Parts: sequence; C-alpha cells; structure tokens
Amino acid sequence: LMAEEAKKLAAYAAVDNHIQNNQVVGVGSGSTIVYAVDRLAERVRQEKLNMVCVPTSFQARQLILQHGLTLSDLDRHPELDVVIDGADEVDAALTLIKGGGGCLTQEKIVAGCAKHFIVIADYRKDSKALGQQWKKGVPVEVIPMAYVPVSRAIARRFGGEAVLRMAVSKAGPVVTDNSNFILDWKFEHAQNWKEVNTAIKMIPGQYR
Ligand code: DER
Repeated sequence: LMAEEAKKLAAYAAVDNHIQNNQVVGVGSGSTIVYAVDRLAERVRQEKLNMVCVPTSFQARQLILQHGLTLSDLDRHPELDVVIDGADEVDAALTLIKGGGGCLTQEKIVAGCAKHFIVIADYRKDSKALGQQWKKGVPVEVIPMAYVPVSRAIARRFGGEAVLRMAVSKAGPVVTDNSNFILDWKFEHAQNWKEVNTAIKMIPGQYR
C-alpha cells in the first residue's frame, strides 16, 4: 500500500471504530490525523453526531475550525472521552516515539486527560524496538534557556547525542506552540523506556 493510502485507511478505521456520539474528542497533530479529522467531520455531518474537539496544537486547532467541528479546550473540558493521535514509531509493547511533528507536549497533556487514547500508526511505524524505523531520535521539548544543560545531561546519563532541532522555513531553531525548543535525542542502544522517560522528565528545563 502507498503510505498515504495506508495512513488514510488506518485513520478511517480508528475513527469508525472508536468514536461515537456525545463525546469530547482530543485531536492530535501530524499528517495522519488530517485523514482522521476528515472522517470525523464526515461522520458528524452524516450521523448528526454531537461532539466537541480539543486540539493538541495550532495545527489541530486549524483542522477543527476548517472542518466546522466544535472547538473546545481543557478549561471547558478537563476530562475527555477519547484522544486520537498519530505517532512516529510503535514498539511491540506499544511504547511510542512521538514529537516528530513537534507537538508532543500538548499531545501528552491532552492524552493524559482522556479516558481512552487511540494511536493511529500505519505499517511504517510498526517496529520490534524503538529506533528500528524512526531514525531522527526521541524528541524532548526544552525551555530555550536550558537546551544546552539538558542536552548535556541526557548524553551524560544515557549516551548518544541530543541535537537542537533547527527550523527549515525559518532561521534558527524550531520554536514549539509553547514557545520552547526541541532536542532530538539520537540514542545509541535500546533503553528501559519507562525509566528513561521518568529520568528525562526530572531534568530541570525539560518540558513534558
Ligand atoms: O508529533 C507527533 O507526535 C505526531 O503525532 C506525529 O509525529 C505523527 O506524524 P505523522 O502522522 O505525520 O506520521
């Protein structure tokens, strides 16, 4: 299957199998989610579904508005029924690498407020161990003034190299929806991901 076709099939299946009437739905970020929002809007229209959508990025907010879906937020809906999102890589234990699209922080926050978290990941994201498919490293959002000490702390503790993500269509680093920078940690060997996740979150200046 071509990648786009696979993304669309996976996104439609996720929306058809996991979204129902009268729900508060978190909308993820990336390119796969675009298909999911297309299908969400189609179902809302066809089935006259009652739904409000909480975005996980400026991109998600635009998608919600462009499709005429009802926009909401965590102030009005601190508890969501379901969040639907993409991922960069998924291992056999369903550990995810997320953040390829730079939206990891709000994605994690919104996912943490939901009863159910639906990840749409086509065959390209499927791997036995993280790093087999996704070669860009584990994204880590950081407070700009701290990116050097956080990068050094990660390399010292876990090896590899945490590289500042530079923008393509703008001079300088990528700036997230939260006005932060992103480090892409190119790890060298498999890790105990639960342990690594907790340890990285404890580094002052790390932000998710
Ligand atoms: O940034 C993220 O975590 C997104 O979910 C993203 O990485 C998924 O991107 P894709 O749907 O374009 O592969």
